Amino acid sequence: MDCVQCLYTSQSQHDSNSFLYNRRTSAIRQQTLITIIRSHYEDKEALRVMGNVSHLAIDGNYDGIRVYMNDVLVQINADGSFEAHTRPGEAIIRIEVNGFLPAEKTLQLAESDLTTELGTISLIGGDITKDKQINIADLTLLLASYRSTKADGPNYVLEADYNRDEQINIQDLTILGNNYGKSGPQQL
Ligand SMILES: [Ca+2]
Repeated sequence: MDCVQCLYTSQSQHDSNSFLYNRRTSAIRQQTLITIIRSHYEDKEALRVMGNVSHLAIDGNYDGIRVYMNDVLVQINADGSFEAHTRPGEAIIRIEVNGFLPAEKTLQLAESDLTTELGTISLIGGDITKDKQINIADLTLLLASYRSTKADGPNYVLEADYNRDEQINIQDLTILGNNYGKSGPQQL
């Protein structure tokens, strides 16, 4: 059937198949691109939750301070500020600092809540033993380091220096006394 008409028909069929193939491929590529773009924007943690813990540290040492956003550790900047990122929906920020009861805040964030500022984080001081309770065990440890200063050496414990003034005295004892009997986590 090597007639001109047959060759022409065959070529037309080939062109038609190529056209359909290219069109289908193009559609798949387009759909893939849309999926990638949508995925990128849906995954983007566009909402910010900010706060500052500088007053809970001495000399910018944040080793004993941990900030979590949905159980993921958040970096604390040199100035004590932190900026956590999350998506719309429920978000739980948790803060743990040596010597203080842990604190939590549950946020319900909408797409429009681009920035939530928690400000200076205020915690309840007294929990030296890290058992989330302020009791006789904490008082005993505080009294053991009473009247010590950071410059003194071994008797000083940061966990009992609630106001972070590098000395353990009546001010720290007063803080523990006011919080005696409390347990955590507290609500921010
Ligand atoms: Ca103190």
